[in-house]
Amino acid sequence: MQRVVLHVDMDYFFAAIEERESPGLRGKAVVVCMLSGRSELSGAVSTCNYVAREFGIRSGMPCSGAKKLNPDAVFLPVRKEFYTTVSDRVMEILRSYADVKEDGNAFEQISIDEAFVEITEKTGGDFNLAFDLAMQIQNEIKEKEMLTCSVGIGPNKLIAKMASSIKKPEGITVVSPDKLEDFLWPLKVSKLWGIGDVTAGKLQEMGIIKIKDLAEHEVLDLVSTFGKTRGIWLKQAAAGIDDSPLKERDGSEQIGRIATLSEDTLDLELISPLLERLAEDVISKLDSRGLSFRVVTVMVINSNFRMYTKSRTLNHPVYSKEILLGTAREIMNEFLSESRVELRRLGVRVGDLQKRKGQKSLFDY
Ligand code: TTP
Ligand code: MG
Ligand code: MG
Repeated sequence: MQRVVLHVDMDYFFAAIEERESPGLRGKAVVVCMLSGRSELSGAVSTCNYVAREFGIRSGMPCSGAKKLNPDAVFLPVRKEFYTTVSDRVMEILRSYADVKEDGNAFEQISIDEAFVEITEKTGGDFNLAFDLAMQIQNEIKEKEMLTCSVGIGPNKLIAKMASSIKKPEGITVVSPDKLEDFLWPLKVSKLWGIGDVTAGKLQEMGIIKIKDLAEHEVLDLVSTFGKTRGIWLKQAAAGIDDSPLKERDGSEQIGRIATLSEDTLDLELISPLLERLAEDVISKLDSRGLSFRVVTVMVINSNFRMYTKSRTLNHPVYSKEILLGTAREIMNEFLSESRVELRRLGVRVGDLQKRKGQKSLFDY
């Protein structure tokens, strides 16, 4: 099936949160600063809103320089912890749109304000459906968090990431597989995600300026300059090829099972037997590999095809079915007390996996 990947990036994230918190800031130039504390405005600009950008203010420039560009701008100190709590809620919304996979890797957060969401299965590879989902995502984030975002849609992470910055703020940019060359080839090589100044400089020395030049360059020549892995990567990336999967941020492996209920329901009596079966399957997968777990995640997909997950971290790694099932039941009860929409599919997943020591789980004593 044709892969479909979204990349979502929040618009002027830190400054947008500040605007939301103080409606009086609307329409003004807002600059969020990482202040060094030595003297007033002695740090660098973290980000600024689009009003401030019209004055030429940019991330990374000295705050004093920004003040010169616009003396009337409002300067605020970064509140990273607060932004992180907002980010966590946004990421939960995004995660709920991702394809459901047993090992939980259809979602990847790559910074405080951006993430990849794989929707290949959800859309059946249809880019028009992907566009509709992107609009739904924008609407939901706006409604729940009063923030805007921009979305790139592509056949892989590389293209989705590059597409999301094309139209900002509140843009959606679709690059379907038949448009890869039109999209990539006119761009300078420095625009290719993963190429930094050093590589761009070397490529320029070789006469490679545009991504098209790179795509048409002899791969052996790239390999002799950049080494095998990097050389081949450059050649493929220039053609828009990227097979890298999405990885959950903690990078740790997970093991899970998902199944569909015989009917959509909120009735624990109907849900329990399936939950038990999934827990058994997960335990037998762990047994066959001699692993214990510390994190238990339950995911539910409701009759609107939305996915929600909740996790618990245990005090110690264990491999007991009773603990897995008990924890999964607790989480399920929480879902049932919150949800008004009937459930359609369930999943049980374990993470923070470790090789078992030569003893039984703590609870077997
Ligand atoms: P970005 O997504 O790069 O920028 P942005 O969200 O502010 O604006 P845009 O609409 O162009 O996406 O970065 C996300 C946040 O990370 C940003 O709000 C502040 C922080 N940040 C820094 O602290 N320093 C930096 O140099 C950059 C680029 C970002
Ligand atoms: Mg952003
Ligand atoms: Mg970003």
